[in-house]
Amino acid sequence: MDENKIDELADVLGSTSRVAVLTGAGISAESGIPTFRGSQGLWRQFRAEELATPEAFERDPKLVWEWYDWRRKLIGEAEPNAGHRTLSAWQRRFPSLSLITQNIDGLHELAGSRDPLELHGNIWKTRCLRDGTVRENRDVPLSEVPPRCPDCGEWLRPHVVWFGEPLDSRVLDEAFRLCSSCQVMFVIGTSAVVHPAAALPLAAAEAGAVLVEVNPEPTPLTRAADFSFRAQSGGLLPLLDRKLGTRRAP
Ligand code: BV8
Repeated sequence: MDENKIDELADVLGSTSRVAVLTGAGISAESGIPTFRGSQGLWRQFRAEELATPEAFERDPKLVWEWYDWRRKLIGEAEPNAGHRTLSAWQRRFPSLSLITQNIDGLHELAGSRDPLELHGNIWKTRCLRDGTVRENRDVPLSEVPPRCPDCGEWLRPHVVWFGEPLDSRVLDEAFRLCSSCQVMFVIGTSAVVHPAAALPLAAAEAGAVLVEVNPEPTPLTRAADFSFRAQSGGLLPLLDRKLGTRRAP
């Protein structure tokens, strides 16, 4: 890991007040949750893109819910890692730190991050197909698959954004507003292939923000990044935080 680049970034952050962070599945990898596009991103013989769609749910709601039930069990046993915890601590270190996540696992909130902007929803929430009521449901395993609305008996769906579905426009507008007005934007643990989330870092860079990528692999964002650390977030973020410790009071 390039210590000089980390020192250089710590110097930049020492005089930064507005930070935005976009995270993807990679920040939860060290918590034992498989990423989407890594080899472990498979369940039975399916890829996420085949199951996280309205068509798949229409065709076989039981299969799609079995997949979410399996993920809920996995996520329910997972703990936030040092990467999540560092970002939570940074909400006290920086006057303004906006956390935007593509993840639906809720680990940022569990690590103490306040009000993360969840672009793609949350695996612990369901939505009634009849009246759209959103409820929290933490049953592991689900009492029945597919689960039914306690009010009307209609099937529930996961309150997440599937491929081919639009994101909540208020959430997306807020995400673009935050990224276009930050001084430094971190992009952590995302392959940067899923849109419109992948456009957020480019909006930040176009608005003049310093772009910082943390990912063991290069991504389509790497060439636009001012700092690109080929590293795991669970190691890099605490190391950067220790460097910051000498430059900014929490
Ligand atoms: C929409 C919720 C329009 C469900 C998810 C423009 C261009 C190209 C395509 C499109 C486009 N516009 C729309 C599309 C289509 C599509 C899309 O982007 N497809 C991709 C696959 C090409 N987008 C959509 O369909 C979006 N909807 O645009 O609607 C519209 C408008 C009006 C009316 C109708 C429609 C909706 C996208 C949301 C899909 N839902 N999740 C669920 O989770 O069950 S997306 C899913 O992928 C997850 O949220 C995940 O977070 C996200 C992105 O993946 P990553 O997080 O990046 O995960 P990945 O595995 O890919 O990468 C992990 C990375 O971590 C790797 O790089 C790895 O190296 C790194 N890593 C590993 N270990 C570590 C690490 N990094 C750091 N530390 C480590 N230790």
